[in-house]
Amino acid sequence: MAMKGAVQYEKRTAANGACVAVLTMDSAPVNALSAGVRTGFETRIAEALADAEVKAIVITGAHGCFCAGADISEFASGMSGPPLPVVINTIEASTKPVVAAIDGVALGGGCEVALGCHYRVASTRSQAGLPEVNLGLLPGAGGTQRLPRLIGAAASIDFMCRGAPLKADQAAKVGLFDTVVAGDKAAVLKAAVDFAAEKVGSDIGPRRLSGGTAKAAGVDFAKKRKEYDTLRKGEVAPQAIITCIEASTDREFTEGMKVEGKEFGKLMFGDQSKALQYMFFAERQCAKVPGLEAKPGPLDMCGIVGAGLMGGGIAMCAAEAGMRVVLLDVDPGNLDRGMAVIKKNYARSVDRKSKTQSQVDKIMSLISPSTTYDSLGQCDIVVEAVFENMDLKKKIFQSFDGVCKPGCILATNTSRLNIDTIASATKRPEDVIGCHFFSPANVMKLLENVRGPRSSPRTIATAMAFGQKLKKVTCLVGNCDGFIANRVMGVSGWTGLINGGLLPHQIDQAAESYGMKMGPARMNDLVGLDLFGRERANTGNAKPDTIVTDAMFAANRYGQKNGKGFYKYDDKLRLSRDPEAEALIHSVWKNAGATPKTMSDEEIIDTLYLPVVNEGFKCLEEGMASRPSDIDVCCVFGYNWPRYTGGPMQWASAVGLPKILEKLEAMGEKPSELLKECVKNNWRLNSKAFTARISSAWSGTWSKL
Ligand code: T1G
Repeated sequence: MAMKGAVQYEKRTAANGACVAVLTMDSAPVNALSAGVRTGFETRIAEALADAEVKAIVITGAHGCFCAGADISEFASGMSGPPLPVVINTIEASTKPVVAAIDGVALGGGCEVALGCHYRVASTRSQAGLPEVNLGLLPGAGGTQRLPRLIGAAASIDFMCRGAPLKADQAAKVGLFDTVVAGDKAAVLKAAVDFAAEKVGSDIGPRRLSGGTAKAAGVDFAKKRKEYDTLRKGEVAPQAIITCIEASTDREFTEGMKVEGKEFGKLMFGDQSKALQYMFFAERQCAKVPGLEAKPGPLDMCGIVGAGLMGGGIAMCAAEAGMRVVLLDVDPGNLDRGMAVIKKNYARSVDRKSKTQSQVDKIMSLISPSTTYDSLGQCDIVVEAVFENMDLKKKIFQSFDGVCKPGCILATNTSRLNIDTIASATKRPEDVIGCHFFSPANVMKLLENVRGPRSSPRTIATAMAFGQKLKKVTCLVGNCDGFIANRVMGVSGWTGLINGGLLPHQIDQAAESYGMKMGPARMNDLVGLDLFGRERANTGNAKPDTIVTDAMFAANRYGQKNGKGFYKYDDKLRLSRDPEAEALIHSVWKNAGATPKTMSDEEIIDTLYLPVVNEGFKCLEEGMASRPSDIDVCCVFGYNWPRYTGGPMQWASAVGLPKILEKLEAMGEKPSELLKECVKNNWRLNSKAFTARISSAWSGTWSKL
């Protein structure tokens, strides 16, 4: 079978007349270092070295980037062809100067290829990064040994453990790029060819980064380990990276490479890396709706109704995506407040230097406040973002009917109301869809597009394109109560634990040891115990699973907002256990006949999260999600489910479905029929039979796309 990718070869004449071989990585769409590219390098380097006319070599990439690193899709299917570390050693050992011409991204193995070159010439728009840590890996082709020899150990630790790319000017500042060139790809390539030609005859020995050892320059490795144990809590890759970088400072290159190879191998075959590779593809796959062929409509102008927290956040996202935005609120006071919040958010961005004032001015120029519906007349999509009241929403959608142009997408940001009921308020139900953003909309990445049974294929395609345009991780989900993220996370076993004898800190400690950024008690304190407590007190519909939270509300313990909830908070919102809260909880248990208990972390995690897995299977069974990975994406991006577990469904796969079923039954939970079917037929979640089973459920609940 023909190998994917290649390295193109041509010869150019530099300004000083020297002949330079140009090797171009060519593997659409991002020049991932597939077997064909790695084999191509071996052949083309040998060709260039054997050609007496060639005096120097330039390496570059096609398809608008340098290289996005190793081909992640090869990891699972097995690697053929020469290993990347060997290829890079061959590049570095070249007796003719080798210069990287970088335009676009040079990431992971791509950055390591550039480090194997003797010099690096980059365009002003290029970026260099070693993001392997985000895949639960480390730079496994010499990056942990060469980079510290170039920029020092301390800078290397932060660069690799944060996994964020450097822009061209930053990369030049630390010495990763030798020179940065303005202009297009052709200009960068010409500059690199001339640069290489000027190096002919120079001593390239010192330019080979595999020489000597890295400058440790007073790095406290133990302190760095602690720093990243907090910053990337529970992740194993950062610790392995620090081990490799430490090795680069106290042993020569080949010995350091042995450490890198050993640590890389441990990570590659560990659960975290498998889960993170799975999530890398899952967050891209969710944007693809199986069977959807309709083309999206235009998306130049967006109207948002409701200038509250959600409406303002959505307006920011749309304007940052370059759309003209009408932010409508019939109440001028709400509108002024909403615009003031947006301005304050951007002022903070300028203070933090995450945006320049001119960027903010451009964004703000796209947002037009309005108090009248006729301002929506030219919008391509309108998003209703008022509070959760069905009658009000239906009235707004009736107004849309009167003013919005034909083909305008009529979206609601409701977090749980029935999309089809809202659609029934219009004469154009085919144009109606849910666009459920997560709060705050200008921060949270998840967008659940909720399809009503009558939403047309064009409406779906346009809503999916809208999510992409706003750089959201966008999933198409079913019109069920809570949609996906809120539905599955809403059945976590939190209430059983807090009402059944476990104190807040016991539950949170276990959840945070599993990798949740914030345990459920802290999360409730953040969201506010009064949010639903007040409603239940007013309507008198307290339920057995809300007795503790309702007692908190009754005792004026609302959480962070008034300094006391499950915990107490100082003026910097630092929390501590609160004996008063715990006494109150004990008294509620006593009245309810519950007694204090202790459980192992594993038991608490199972009680919290196995019901989430079970609900995920029910969503698939009912055709409310098209694939298990969409459920994982919704939990990771909507609820900060720890990414390195891959999400609830991937976690269940790793544990093993028979074990999950057994635990659910032991807990007294009613397992979903689909889960039982999987265990009976020994289906894995990526098996063809399982995929066929759930896609018939998914397509069965929709009118044809
Ligand atoms: N391998 C395989 N496919 C890749 C890929 C990769 N490295 N990077 C991107 N793709 C696919 C992606 O799945 C999608 O496919 C298409 O390209 C466009 O991507 C030895 C071990 C480069 C910034 O972690 O950060 O090197 O959905 O939608 O928004 O030390 O892709 O079209 O079928 O993201 O313009 C380290 C990962 C690898 C970089 C472009 N490298 N990629 O973003 O497009 S491990 C990375 C990205 C490694 C070495 C180690 C981004 C991007 P499809 P996209 P984009």
